[in-house]
Amino acid sequence: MAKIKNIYAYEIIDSRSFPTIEGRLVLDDGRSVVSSIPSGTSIGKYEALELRDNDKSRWDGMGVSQAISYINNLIAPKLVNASPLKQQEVDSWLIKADGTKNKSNLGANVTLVISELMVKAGALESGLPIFRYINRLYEQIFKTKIPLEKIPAPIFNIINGGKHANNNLDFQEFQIIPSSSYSFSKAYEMGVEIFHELKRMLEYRNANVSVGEEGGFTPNLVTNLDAIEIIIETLNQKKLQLGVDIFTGLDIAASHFYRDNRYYVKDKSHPMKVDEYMDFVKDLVKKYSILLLEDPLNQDDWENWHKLNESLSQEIYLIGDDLLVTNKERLERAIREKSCGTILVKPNQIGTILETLSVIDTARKNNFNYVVSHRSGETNDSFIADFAVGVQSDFVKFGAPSRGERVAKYNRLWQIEREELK
Ligand code: 2PG
Ligand code: MG
Repeated sequence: MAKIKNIYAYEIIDSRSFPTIEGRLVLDDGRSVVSSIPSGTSIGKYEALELRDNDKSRWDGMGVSQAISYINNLIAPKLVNASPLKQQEVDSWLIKADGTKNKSNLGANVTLVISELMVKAGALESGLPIFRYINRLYEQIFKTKIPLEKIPAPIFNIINGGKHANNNLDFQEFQIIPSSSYSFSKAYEMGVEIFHELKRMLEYRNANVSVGEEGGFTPNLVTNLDAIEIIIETLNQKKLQLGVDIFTGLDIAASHFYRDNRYYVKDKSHPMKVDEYMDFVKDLVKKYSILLLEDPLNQDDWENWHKLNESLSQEIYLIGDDLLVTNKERLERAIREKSCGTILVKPNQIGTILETLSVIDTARKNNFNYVVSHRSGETNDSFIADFAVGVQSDFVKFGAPSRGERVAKYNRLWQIEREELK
């Protein structure tokens, strides 16, 4: 049985040109695994803390050298000779060593890289693909089996706005979701073909076809509704039936355009109070058969989340991202107060795989849906794809089918479908 010989971390650059942590765990038989950490741009107020140096003399203040010294000098020496199979023990120890609710001592980027290295090393030692090992970990820890049946349906973010682009769109993500009745490979092909058709449509209108942080286009359009309209036209052009072959979704990320009790969107000439704004959102959902609606409201407005949830059809996935931040306590509140029915799951919002699995366990036991998601700042690490398959997420959100760090994840799902999930 192999033991941990060494763990070390260093800085690499992510897809947004900011430093992040990459770590390597070496086993005493010479085999090793590597993992790197994503980072958000539109960060929820209640997410766990990401430790950065804030030292303006290097990497514009975005360095993670302090985080790396915690890994190399404090954490790694304690794990030498430990078994790579001790995920629960190591994650529990990290949570305790940090001792805060939001990882503000060690940093969630520090704890997560160790946690992910443990998973990868545990999978290697067990001779299993990462997704199968995660699936088994869940079963061992939570005493329930998740049958491995499917590749989660992909959510493609094909127009970027909000904080992910420097265009004038207020909403952050305009998404398409091929029907989950299609195989992953077919859904991927549809996503790619729609992406190219949308590019042609934008070119035809002389709109910008550069892409944003998550690989979707970043046109300047007059309103948010114009972005939805052009997507619908693209789907029509491809002869796809909305609501049958394909669905639309939005990550509105409303907290980022909410201030002084008002929502500011280009679609209206005046800032809206919450009641008017909710009517606007409801109309939009109805008019465009929107299936997935993420963060339509401010992250602190529990009362109106509940109201909106009650008034939307139960078919619609109302998703809490900034609202729930992969946090078990916030999820429990949402379950109690019926604030929404789906949680977005991002391991770096909480900081360990154990806590992420525990959030999923709470969701599953309460018939809450969950969607595993990348971050806008990514590396080519495809861990999150294996994670999503291992926990059989309802959907996955990995951005557009473009840019290396996005397709690394989609290509990994494709590989699992082709070769490993038999
Ligand atoms: C989101 C995410 C991922 P970020 O809001 O859902 O798409 O964006 O990583 O910038 O928080
Ligand atoms: Mg979001």
